[in-house]
Amino acid sequence: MDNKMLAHAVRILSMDGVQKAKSGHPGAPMGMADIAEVVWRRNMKHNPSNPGWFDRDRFVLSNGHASMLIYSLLHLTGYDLPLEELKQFRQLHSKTPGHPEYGLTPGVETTTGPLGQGLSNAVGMALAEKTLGEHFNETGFPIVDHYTYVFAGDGCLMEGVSHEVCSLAGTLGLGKLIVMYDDNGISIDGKVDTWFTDDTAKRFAAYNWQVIQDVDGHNDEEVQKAIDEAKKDLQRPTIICCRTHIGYGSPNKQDSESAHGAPLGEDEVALTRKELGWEHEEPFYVPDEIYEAWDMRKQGAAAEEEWNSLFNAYKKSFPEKAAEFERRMAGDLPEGAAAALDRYAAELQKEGKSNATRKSSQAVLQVIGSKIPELIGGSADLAPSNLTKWDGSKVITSQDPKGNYIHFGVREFGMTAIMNGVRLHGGFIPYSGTFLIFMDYAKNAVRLSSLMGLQHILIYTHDSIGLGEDGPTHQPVEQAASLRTIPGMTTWRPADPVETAVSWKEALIRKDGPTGMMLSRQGLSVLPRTDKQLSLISRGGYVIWESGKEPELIFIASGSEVELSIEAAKRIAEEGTSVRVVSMPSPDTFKKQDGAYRESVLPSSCTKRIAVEAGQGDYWYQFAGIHGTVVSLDTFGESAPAGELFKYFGFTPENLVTRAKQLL
Ligand SMILES: Cc1ncc(C[n+]2csc(CCOP(=O)(O)OP(=O)(O)O)c2C)c(N)n1
Ligand SMILES: [Mg+2]
Repeated sequence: MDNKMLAHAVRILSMDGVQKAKSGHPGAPMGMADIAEVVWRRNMKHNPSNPGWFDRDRFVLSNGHASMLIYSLLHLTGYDLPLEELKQFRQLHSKTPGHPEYGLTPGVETTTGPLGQGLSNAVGMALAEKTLGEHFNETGFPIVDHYTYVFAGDGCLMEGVSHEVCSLAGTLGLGKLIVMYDDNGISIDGKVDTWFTDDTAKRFAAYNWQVIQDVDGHNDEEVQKAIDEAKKDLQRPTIICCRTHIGYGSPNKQDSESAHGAPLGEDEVALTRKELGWEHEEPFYVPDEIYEAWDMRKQGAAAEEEWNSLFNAYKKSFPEKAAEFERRMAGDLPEGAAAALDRYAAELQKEGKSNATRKSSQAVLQVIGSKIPELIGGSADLAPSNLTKWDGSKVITSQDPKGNYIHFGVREFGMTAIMNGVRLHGGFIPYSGTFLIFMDYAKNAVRLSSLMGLQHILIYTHDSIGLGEDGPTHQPVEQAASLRTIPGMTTWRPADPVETAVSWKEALIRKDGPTGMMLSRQGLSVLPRTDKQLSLISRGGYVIWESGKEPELIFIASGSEVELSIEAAKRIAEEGTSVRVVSMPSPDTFKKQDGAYRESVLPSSCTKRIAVEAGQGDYWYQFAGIHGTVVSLDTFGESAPAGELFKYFGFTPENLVTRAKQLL
């Protein structure tokens, strides 16, 4: 079978899919089809019948707009993606959404579309492969041993995050990462030669990558030769710069931005069939012999079978390690780890020692780090501030990848997207740290973490004006609210060391999504609690103090403002008002509780409610209600010592008393 015809099948399916949907991007799939044929048929180790087979090569379509390319490939190689699905491209509830979505389509390893992030996820996957291999491989038993392939276009390489992650990938020597660069000279606005003129080869060479240049992306032999070269160098990641023609085969749209993001049109589709020498006029029709040549199910099953016997032998020789490997791949926490945190929270309660919650977070790591070897952490050059390192942290370097900690350097976005990739790979629970204010730098990766439902513990310290002197550029105002508006995101803003321990526990047991932890720079006292109250922290909101069972006034607060609220409540109660204080470290968790519980904490009979948080306040009206009020910070902060700032912005018991009394 002529390999060119195999690639043409991808072109045909891709342009037909886009044409039928009247929407989508035919250009890149048609331009990368030859490269895809070489990668997917001749190089990739994958089993279409078991997309989750652990030691498969990972494939990331970073130029996610080329989604019809991966759908065509999945279909042709034998994944459970029937032709009917390709005909439903971009339609509601199909398995072929506009951009590839993780969890929806078998064989899609990550959600892509936001340019640059697929590449970043892939760096995380390659990093995870390398480090996990160090944790588990034994001589003669390379149970973790696969490549990570990426397709990326001009857009991915223009995005700033590509610099962050490719720079780090070079430094870490991620030798099994192979990027196929679709150098077609076109992006949406046209020929890129007036906005993207970097010398990409020199750029990547400077990052310590192996660069293979001037590959004709339509010459399968050249592409194969380049991949062979890539695989020879396991010390450096490889970028293969492939010159391609966007919309290859389309007589009137090839090499033009008009092929990028719109159907070719019925007439042009017909002309393209002729140009490619494709004899079948019926849309989506692929002859049997082409299907046969593409079908990877047999090879895939054999490859997996081979790995299974390797793993069985490993199991016999290293039964404990094998069991541990299986546990980690399944994503189960070690037995007793969660219970250890419950005990620790109770101890902290008893001890009553005040601490900044960022320090309490580090103390938690100290307690559970050695029990949960799959924890892999890092910070964007703020380790001493975020306190993401603990005694057992071992830094991963290119020479010594057998660690559990990454110095990400000043690369918040890259860090977050890389850690998403680490999680997608499997075998690790990632946590990553920066100042809450710089969450914004990483925001879209945070969003994708939630969109994909990835466990990822986001440590955000310096959570308010409480950070003090660094001033308004560093003081988060709208960041907490912004995090909370991401669908599926869980946030915790603990009021003291005890709530911090509980937040960590909840983040560790939450397998299906990210958790944002907002932690204080300043010290916070341990709040008095009964055992019952201690057990209610995990519900996200609970009564922390009250002067009577039937409140006339309720304070609702999070983090450092809980203690202030209790102080204010006590003063008001002294005058005979029945007052309650609700600590609400995790409003989204509280909202998931049953109605009876929520009513018991915030009885609807009490409409005099005052929510307190040193941040943008709109989010809190849902709890304060229209008859309530919110004491918040809705302007930028100021540079001054923290204590003064709290006073200046009205976060004092006195002001809270005044504001509360206005309700009574
Ligand atoms: C972060 C981000 N910004 C903007 C877009 C919108 N967008 C989609 S494709 C594209 C151009 C990409 O150019 P290139 O990677 O060269 O793709 P090609 O036209 O070659 O297929 C843009 C701007 C996006 N998907 N992600
Ligand atoms: Mg391009």
